[in-house]
Amino acid sequence: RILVTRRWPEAVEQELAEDYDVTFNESDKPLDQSTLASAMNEYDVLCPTVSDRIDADVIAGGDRVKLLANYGVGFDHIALEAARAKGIAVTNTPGVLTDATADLTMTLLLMATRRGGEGEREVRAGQWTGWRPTHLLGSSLHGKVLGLVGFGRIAQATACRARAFGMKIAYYGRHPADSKCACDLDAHFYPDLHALLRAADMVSLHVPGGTQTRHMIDAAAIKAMREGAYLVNTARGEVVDHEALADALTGGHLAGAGLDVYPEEPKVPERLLALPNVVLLPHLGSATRETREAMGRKVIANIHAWATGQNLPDAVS
Ligand code: 8YV
Repeated sequence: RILVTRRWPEAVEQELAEDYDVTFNESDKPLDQSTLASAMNEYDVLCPTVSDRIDADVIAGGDRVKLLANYGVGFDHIALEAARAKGIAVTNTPGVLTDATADLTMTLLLMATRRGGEGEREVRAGQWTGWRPTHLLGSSLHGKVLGLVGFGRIAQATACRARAFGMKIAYYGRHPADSKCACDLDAHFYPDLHALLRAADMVSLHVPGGTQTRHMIDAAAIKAMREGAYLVNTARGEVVDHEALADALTGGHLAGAGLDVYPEEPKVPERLLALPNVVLLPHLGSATRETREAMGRKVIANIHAWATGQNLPDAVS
């Protein structure tokens, strides 16, 4: 018995239902914590998403679930230690959402630097008075340094795209990358986060969420960024201190930002809503039909492996 906590694209729901007794949460809302906790006694497998908090209390809710097959690559919403302690396996969906998320990172970078949101709002409000040489001037990407915080799959796919726009690539990570990206680019490694931030015209975040990266981009980090720089976040909301970000966007230290993720989704920090120079998207990183179907297929592959006693292809613990 499998519980899928949110509706998936129909094609993959059907594929899963062909082989298993599946319950889909039919409502448009996430399940509450007590329903998730009771589900631990009622199902063999739970397929959560980023909108579910599978914390230690939920995991303590029952002993039947043996696999948490997460629909998504990030798993900071799952209490791994608690799962491990009960012998519950956890899997995710790496690889299949890399391109979609890198595409969305470029979307945010382009929207922020070319002031796409401001222009769209102006046109829709009937306030566009016509072409003029100084209207909504933004910043070019060509020749600028893109600073990537983290250099995993999604960061590298973003780097390849940015390279095609004529950007130079720098990154911060715990170690220099073993290999060049798929597109064989040269990227400059900074072992120090603030050194990277000082060197970049535009910064994009690609680290996992969780306590280790919480407020990695705090007031001091933002201060280290160049005057007139841009910040893009398609990783996790809590990596950024949004009060400090709002201060920097209001005071002019940063020229703009593009965000797809927030600390308490679907809430968006109030101060950001009032700022014209921040592009705000509703967690669309992997939101293409192809990608969401591929994510479903990855989840199904992990469930099949588990059900037939094989090694889990995407075990995270
Ligand atoms: C997913 C994401 O859509 O996979 C991730 O970690 O952030 C998203 O792009 C989401 O997590 C679905 O659970």
